[in-house]
Amino acid sequence: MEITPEDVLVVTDVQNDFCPGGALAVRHGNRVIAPIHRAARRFDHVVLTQDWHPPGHLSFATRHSGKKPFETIETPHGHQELWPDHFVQGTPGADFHPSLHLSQAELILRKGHRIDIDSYSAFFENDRTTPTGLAGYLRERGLKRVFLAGLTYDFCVGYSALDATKLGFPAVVIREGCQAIDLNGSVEKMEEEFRRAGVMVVERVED
Ligand code: VGL
Ligand code: ZN
Repeated sequence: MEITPEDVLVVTDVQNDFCPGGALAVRHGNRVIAPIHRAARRFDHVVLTQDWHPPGHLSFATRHSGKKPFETIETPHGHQELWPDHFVQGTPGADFHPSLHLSQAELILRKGHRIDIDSYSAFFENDRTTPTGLAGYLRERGLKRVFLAGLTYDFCVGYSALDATKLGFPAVVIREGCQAIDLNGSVEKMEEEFRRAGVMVVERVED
């Protein structure tokens, strides 16, 4: 696949809490790093996202009495999965994984920083309407197509890819650079959404 100077690689949430030993460890979470480094060599532009929650965030099960992680609640803006406390602002768990070396990244986009709303997508908070600013940034920079990798395939990478296409940025997910949480069929559901929206999934971007 041809990569051009108008393409951007968005590397999503490769942070300690998603990796082995972390608060919300994803199976093989750290295995995304080598494929991401391989892919990143091809891109002129790299953006990182960082899930970045205040203590007591809405998405933390500990905030809701009687609720456990991986259950769902209803909120004014729809369903919300509950998670163990994770990516708390300023804690080591919220740092990028120490093996991730993407010092060329041009932007670190933090999301989920408002206490009463989550943000799976790098483009919109979970009300699906409040922008994070990433679309404006990409447009002003003349970046037209979005490649995505990181954590997690079935949540933040997936929602970001869907929103990218909605906003008019063709989206390509690099599958070998992602790992999934896989909660209640979330992988199959996300892949169905990809098909509907026209999100492309490639195993890798070849050299
Ligand atoms: C994510 C669950 C909670 C993600 C972030 O980055 O996919 N998932 N917070
Ligand atoms: Zn989160």
